Amino acid sequence: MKRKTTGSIVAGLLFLMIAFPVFGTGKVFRSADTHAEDYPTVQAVMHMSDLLEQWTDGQMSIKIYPGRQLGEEKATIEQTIAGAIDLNRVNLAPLNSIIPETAIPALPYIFRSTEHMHKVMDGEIGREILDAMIPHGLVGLAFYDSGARSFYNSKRPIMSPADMEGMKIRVQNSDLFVATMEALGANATPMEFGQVYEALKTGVIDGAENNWPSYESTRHFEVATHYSLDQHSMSPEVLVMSKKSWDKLSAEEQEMIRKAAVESVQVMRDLWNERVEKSKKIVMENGNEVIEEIDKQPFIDAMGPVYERFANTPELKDMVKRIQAVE
Ligand code: BDP
Repeated sequence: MKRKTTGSIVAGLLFLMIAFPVFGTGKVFRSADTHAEDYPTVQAVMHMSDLLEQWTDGQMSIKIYPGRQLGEEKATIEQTIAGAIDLNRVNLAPLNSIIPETAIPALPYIFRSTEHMHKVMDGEIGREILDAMIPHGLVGLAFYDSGARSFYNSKRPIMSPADMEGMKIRVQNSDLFVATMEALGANATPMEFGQVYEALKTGVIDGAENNWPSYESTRHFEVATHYSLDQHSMSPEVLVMSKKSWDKLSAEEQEMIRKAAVESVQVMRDLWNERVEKSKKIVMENGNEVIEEIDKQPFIDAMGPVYERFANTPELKDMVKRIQAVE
């Protein structure tokens, strides 16, 4: 009899918490990331959640689902647009086919350096790209660093585009990346991030391309041991919110989310630099062949058709020029 009473009290309380969220913990946003919990992008969003919790006395926070728990990037982007996921940290590449402006900072060799990239993405052009997402159901909140992407493979060291002839290289789900590989003479294989390790191991693909932390965290470096630092793309990471979730918030709440996202950027940059060093060390200790001195000119020279195809309106062409003009 006693047990039954306790049971009904608990059930009653649970009902109240669900029916009247005032008894619950406030707004908890669901956030997706393909990376593991210790990766800088995940840590940055965790920091953002801490800030929101502090500022709202626990009324707003973020529950992060790292390690692809909510799916691969393409699927989670669709779910974010649909409103089933509130926040999503993705690379710009899988957004290229939905939002043409996102292809511009992902263009090969558009940035001269990390400083150049920061100046562009932190400034007016970055703002324009974030705003361009709104009509497509996403509110762009912040860009995060992603270093430079370079080629790695299990066959031979890549020193020039000629070495890539016929190589099967995995790329993200982006026509821009497919076109880039084709311009270099390789066979592009678009594939989800989570399938790459197995594909490298079984020889379905010969190689892929990524930055130091992703090359290391995925353990791709164990199977694709030749890493050539050609640095063809600095395609940044971006944190987006579902427009559907955004529209449910008050102006004050939206402002807080924007502010927390901006504050998380610097934290992410520091974590990123640390992680790059750690990843390099792990890869070097594994005895990988890392080609640092590489003549980038032949790679750059092959990119003409890629720019033609993706900077294909007067506005996008102008954006390319404006980026190049940033000192
Ligand atoms: C990593 C990005 C991640 C992408 C991944 C990829 O952080 O968002 O999913 O590359 O290549 O650098 O798919």
